[in-house]
Amino acid sequence: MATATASNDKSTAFRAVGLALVGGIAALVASAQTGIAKAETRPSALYTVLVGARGELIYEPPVLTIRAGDRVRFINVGGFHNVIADDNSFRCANGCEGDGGSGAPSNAFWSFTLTFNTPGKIGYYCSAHGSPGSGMIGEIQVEPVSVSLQSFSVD
Ligand SMILES: [Cu+2]
Repeated sequence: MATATASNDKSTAFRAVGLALVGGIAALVASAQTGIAKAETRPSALYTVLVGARGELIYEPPVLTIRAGDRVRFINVGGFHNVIADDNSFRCANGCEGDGGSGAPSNAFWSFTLTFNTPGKIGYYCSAHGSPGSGMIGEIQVEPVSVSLQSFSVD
């Protein structure tokens, strides 16, 4: 984790209000009499995974590396498929279960978008053509977003 160090400034009154982790991107929030708060941020990127690409029982790309906070859009380009996390953290096809949709396999040309905020590897599979770790499977590798405090000053 990042370490923020305040330089010995002439001011005696400043209060760090909090260190908030929002959407995988850390934001340093500071308050001072004439406060300046700066933290590195980045826009989230949007990636695409084609479901049933080229008429095959595959996800394309099968392994996708992103950074925390990025979004992945799954698009069914043909076939009876769905997308289920090995750890059951999502079940999606025509939308996602628990979010107004259905994770049941479907031939419709559905698409949905997930945001991945937690670093780690998330395997997924199609319940019509696979199971966790075999058959029609894919993986999202979520890398952490490093936090670096670019500047900090207190008046
Ligand atoms: Cu399938």
